[in-house]
Parts: sequence; structure tokens; C-alpha cells
Amino acid sequence: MTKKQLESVPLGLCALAVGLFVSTVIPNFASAQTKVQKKIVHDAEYYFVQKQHAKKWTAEDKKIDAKLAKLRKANGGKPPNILYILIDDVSFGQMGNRTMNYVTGIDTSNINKFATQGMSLMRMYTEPSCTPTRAAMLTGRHPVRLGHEEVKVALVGEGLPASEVTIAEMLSEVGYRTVHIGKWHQGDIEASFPHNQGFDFAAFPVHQQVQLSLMTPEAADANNLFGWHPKTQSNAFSLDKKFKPYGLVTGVEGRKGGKAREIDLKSGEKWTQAHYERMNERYQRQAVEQLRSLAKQNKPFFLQYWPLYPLNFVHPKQSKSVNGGFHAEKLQQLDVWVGELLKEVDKLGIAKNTLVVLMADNGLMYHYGGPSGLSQLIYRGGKTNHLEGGVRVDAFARWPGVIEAGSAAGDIIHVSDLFTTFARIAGATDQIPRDRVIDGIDQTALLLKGEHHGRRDYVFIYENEILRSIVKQEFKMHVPAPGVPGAAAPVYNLYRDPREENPHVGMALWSGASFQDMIKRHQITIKKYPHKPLDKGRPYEGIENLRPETKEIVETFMSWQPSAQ
Ligand SMILES: [Ca+2]
Repeated sequence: MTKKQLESVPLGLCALAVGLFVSTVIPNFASAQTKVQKKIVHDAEYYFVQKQHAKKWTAEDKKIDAKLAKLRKANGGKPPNILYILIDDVSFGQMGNRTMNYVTGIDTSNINKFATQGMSLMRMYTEPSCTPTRAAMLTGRHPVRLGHEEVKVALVGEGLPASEVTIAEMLSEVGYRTVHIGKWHQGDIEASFPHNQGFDFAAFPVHQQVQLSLMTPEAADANNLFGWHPKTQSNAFSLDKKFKPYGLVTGVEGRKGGKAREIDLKSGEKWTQAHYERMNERYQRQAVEQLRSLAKQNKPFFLQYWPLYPLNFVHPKQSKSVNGGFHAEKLQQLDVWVGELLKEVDKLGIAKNTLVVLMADNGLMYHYGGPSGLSQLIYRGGKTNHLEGGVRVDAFARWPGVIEAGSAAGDIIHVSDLFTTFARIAGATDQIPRDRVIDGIDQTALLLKGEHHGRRDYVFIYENEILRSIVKQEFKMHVPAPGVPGAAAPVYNLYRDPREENPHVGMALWSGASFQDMIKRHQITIKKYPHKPLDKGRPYEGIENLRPETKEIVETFMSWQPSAQ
């Protein structure tokens, strides 16, 4: 929401705000502790819907609590392990479906098999790109509320605030062992690193794949990047020697409360595609090793595996997929790796008490559509945009004996809902902070009771700090520019026009006012709980073995910061 949009809230609505929020301060008594626990502060839209179903949902929740308690008892008092696999930049329909495999020439047979073992979440929404989606899952909040905006490539001196309460912190508090492996992308300051955000152990690159796989000599040779590598031009007019990112930290590892160390790159050594492939192989190996080690312990675990593949910008010597595109090839590789990891879950005998969720973090990187081998499939658009192709992803959840095998749900779910749902299932609902807005809705009923038990029929879709679209039931409004009346806004019926190509004024005429009411309710919540900024700081603090070239870029970055002027 822009400041301008905010200023347009009529003052009279503040009275409505008071009415809406009375329900959020009625205390209830947490069973585990005797302390008075306030209700979670959800967006006003949720409570608007919840009031219409309060009786039914309260009764349903009692049954769910009883079921979770029974499951826990059957497992020696242990809540389930949670394995969360998040795949980067893949279109909806790209994995988990054999028919689509024939369309795209990419074999994802392991993920297809996995999809049949649990529930396919057919209307999973994410944020439009990596950093915001991951932040939404970690904090249960729309990233705009904590200051997270676009994906950052080089030094920024900012990141996920220490004051945010992550799912890993909450699960740690109730006794879980927590591990993060792979892509993180939440900033370059110490507070934002996963081992400082609740994970016992983390192996991750500080930045993302543009640095790791696009800014390489091999990607330059493949003509996938223009002008970065010195050999691609004479550099005769390059007065500013600092413009092109160099010397960035690559992959690091850290333990809770400790410092991080950079892995596999010496001072003066050039980062290449071979390093990138080694890094991917290492993360896969570590995911399996961590799984083995966590399974042996007495405590439940939360293992997060966020692979870097399929992002990759170089063709192998011999492609194995029919498609052969440089992303497609790695998606097929990743499918093999997911198969290995799931086989390990079975081998370790923990499958029955492990909830596994696998999904993509946003739509494809359509900017490389064609040679990447991925394309806009059913939905239009991709990474960075609010169209369905940017925010609708494949998502599957498996928990044998608890989530019905072979089921599917057409209910709307947003990635932030995993935060609240994982917390409930792990017995950590009391750990959810009550002093801020939590956008994530508890969707345990959907997982346990199946389709038509979802508790959300809306999604607010942001691009950075701008609210670009609102989804409600089958309708989607592209938020009109300031001054354009809602009755003239483009409104789409997503079932009849999944590619959002033909807005009908007839739908906007009646729904424009309802969508505007949703915006007003959303704004009331923002006014009461204003957005916070990201934490700022010196990049790479807390990494103990910075290379000399890295120290130099940190000095360059700090030299022009406002504090140095
Ligand atoms: Ca992504």
C-alpha cells in the first residue's frame, strides 16, 4: 500500500476499525500455560469472514485439537517432523503432473509420485518473487509489513529484522531441532542470517543465483549475460570500476549463536559454474545428511531444504531431459534429488510422523523463457508480477494417515498460512506474536479434513510496496491507478479467463465497490499496525573469514552510506 493509497482512507472508517478489533482483544486462556493469551491479530478481512463462520470453525477446531493430541500420543508425545522443500521459480503445472511432463518435455516422476501420496493444494498463492515469498513463510506476514521489497542481488546492508519472529524460532521454543539448507535470500546483515533467525544449523548462500550462476565466465560465454565479464568487451569507457558487483560472499555455514564461515572459495579464486554445481550438490548431500542426523534424535525436527536449482544459466555437456533448456535440465535433476530425499525419509522409518510440504516460491523467470526451457503455461506472467503466472504455484502436502492420499483442494491458501499452520501442528500457536499483524491463516482444517475446509477466500497481491491485485473467490481485480473508479477497474473471473486477458466491465460494476471495501478494511489494519522498516547494518558482519576482496567491497559500500557523508 503506498502512502498515497493510505491517505485516501476516509476518517469515518476509524469507527468501523474499533468495532472490528474489539474481537481481537478478548482474552482466552492458553491450555499449556496459565497466562492470558490475546487472539492473533489477523488482517481485518479474515475476521470479516471468520465472523460468518465462527460457530462452525470453533466446533471444528475442538475436533482438530483432539485429533492432534491423539496423533501426538500415538507418537510417544512427539509432534510431527516437518520437512519443507521450496523450489525456485517454476510455473504452475510444471511439476507433479505426468500429462504436463509430456507437454514440457521435463520428467518430474518423483514429484508426480509424491503428489499422489498426499494433497495437491491447487490454489496456493505466493508473493511474486523469492525474497518476499520466503519472508512471508518465515514470518507469517506480508513482506511489505516488515519492509521487504524487491529481490536484491549485490550489497544492500539490510535484511530480515531481528524483531521478526520466525517459524524456526517458534518451533525451537517448543522443542524442535531446526535446520536450513540452501537458498535463503533474506539480506546480507548478521541479524538476517538463518542461524540468527531460529535455525540450529544453516548452510546457505548470502545472495542468490544471479551472482552464483549468471555472473560467471561460462554464462557470459553462453551469451546469457551482457557486459559483466571483462573479456566480453574492451572496458575502454568503464570509468567506475565498482559498478559491476565483485568480491561478494558466496556460500556460508553457521550454527545458532555462532559466526558464519564462507565455504569453497579462496582469496583471488574466480567463481565459476563448477563452483555453483558443487554448491548445489553439497546442499543436496547436506539435506540428506541432516535428515539422517535429525531422525536419530529424540526431538521432533523442522528441516527446510530450499534448493538453488532449477536456476542455472549454462547448458551441460550432454542434456538428459527431452526439453534440454538450462532451467528445465536442472528441474529434472532436482526431481531425482527430491526422490532421493523422500526415499531416505522412508528408509529412516519416519514417514508416518513427518509432514512433507513441497512447492514453488513463485512463477517462472519468464525473462529467460525459451532457452531456459520453462514457459508460461496455463497462467500468464511470471516472477516479479502480480498476474496468476507470478503467484500461483504447484504445492503438495503429505502426512500419511492424516492427510488423505490422492486428494486435492481448490480452496485458496497463501504461503504465509504455512507459518500459522505449522505452528498449530507443532503445538506452537502460543508462540505466535500478538503485537503485530499475522497474515497467515491457520489452515490445519484444510489439511486434516480436506477440500472445502479452507479458511481463506482472498489474497492481497503486492509488487514491492504497491498493492497490485486482490483475489476474492473466483474474481480478481487489478487495483486501478489512483483516481480511477473501482467500477472501471479490470476485474477477471479466474475460472473463465485464467490468463487475465478479458476484463468485463459488467463484473466491475458490481464488484468494484466490494473490492474497494476490502481495500478499506485492509487499510484499517495497516493504520493500526503500521509497516516496519528492515534492519540496516554493515554487510557481512558475523562472517569470520571474509576474503580481502570482500573486505574491500564492504568498505566501498560503507564509504557512500549516509552515516559516512
Ligand atoms: Ca523465486
